[in-house]
Amino acid sequence: MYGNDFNVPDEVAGAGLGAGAPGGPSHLLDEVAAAERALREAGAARVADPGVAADGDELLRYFDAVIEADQKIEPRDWMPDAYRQGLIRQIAQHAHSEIIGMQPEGNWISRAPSLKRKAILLAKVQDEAGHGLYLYAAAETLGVSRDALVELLLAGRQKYSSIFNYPTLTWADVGAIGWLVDGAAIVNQVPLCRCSYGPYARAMIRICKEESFHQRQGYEILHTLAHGTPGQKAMAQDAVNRWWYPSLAMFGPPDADSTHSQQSMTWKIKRFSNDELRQRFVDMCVQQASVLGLDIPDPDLRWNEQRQAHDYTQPDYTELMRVIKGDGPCNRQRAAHRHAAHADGAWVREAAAAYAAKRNAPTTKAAA
Ligand code: FAQ
Repeated sequence: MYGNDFNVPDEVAGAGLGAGAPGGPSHLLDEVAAAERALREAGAARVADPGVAADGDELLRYFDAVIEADQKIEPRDWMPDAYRQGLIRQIAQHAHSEIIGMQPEGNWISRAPSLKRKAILLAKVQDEAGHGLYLYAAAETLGVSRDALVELLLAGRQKYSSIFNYPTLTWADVGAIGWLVDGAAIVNQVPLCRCSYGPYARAMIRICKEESFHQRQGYEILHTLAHGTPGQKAMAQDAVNRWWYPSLAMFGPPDADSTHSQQSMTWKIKRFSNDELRQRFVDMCVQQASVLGLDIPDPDLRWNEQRQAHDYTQPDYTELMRVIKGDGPCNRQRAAHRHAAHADGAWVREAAAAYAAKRNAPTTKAAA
């Protein structure tokens, strides 16, 4: 997990955050590598195609067989309309989250405490833009245009993750976002590398590898602050206090209230339920927080020997629903900023379209 740019403190290695430790980021990267291998194998062994003359029942049987065999549905394959629409919904929300997610951290690019910190943050925020592009491209393979999805975001008709409606008040928030928000994103997204839809699974493999760097940069910022002056440590703790519950809420409503989980799991889009992933995240963070020397702001957090997992306080799901519906601390600001950025970028889109048209125009040979 840790490269040569960050000396691994002894207690970090000892606390299970070294290579391949259970629950640690390297362990998650091992899962990404396994998903990548499985993806290649699935591509090499296809369930026999029913052929072009197949009727509806045969096509559905073929689709179910591909899912059952853990192979991938590709854009050329027949798929039920609800599968297509469900994927468009989730991938679009995911893409929009990456794009809106640039704002809270972008807020600190010009105020990063050193040139090195600024360069790292800039690279991270650029990565998020790239993730948005991979995901819009994956959604386009389902027959929807990126322009149409962007319009739906701008019109407030498609969602993005609740987490990005919270403000970044101090530099430590950049660390807390990296550690907790990117950490939650990885825990949620590593299983998506095994998603049944090929283009989404392939995009997720690349994204997860990059998210691992993001989590590490946040962890390193918090580690530095937590081992700095008492004021810096207090700033780090305050950031963790504010980001903990919104990060838990990122995993979505509890299973009993989740509209899509059951169908998504049957179709192997999702591999684990919202609550299963939330639990995995909590268990991963406890050990990491102790190494940071920071407290998780939950007095009821404790190891449950019987469940072999931590008991913890659930986030406020009423607040989650309020934020999703547009009434979070920064929803209006985020939407206004995206509208302005889209309008400011109009000339770039026009120039790119004009250039593409020029390149594609038939060439006329100059008269001799
Ligand atoms: N925020 O039935 P479920 C990142 C909605 S990327 C907003 O459980 P599902 C990287 C849900 O859409 C973060 N809405 O839904 C980064 C549904 O509404 P609908 C984004 C939420 O799909 C880091 C309704 O509630 N990651 O962080 C939320 O089965 C740092 C009912 O929910 C992804 O998008 C929420 N938190 O499970 C970037 C991952 N939770 O559509 C920059 C892919 C639920 O019926 C800086 N997505 N809703 O109107 C998923 O894994 C799933 O879609 C879930 C939700 C788990 C988010």
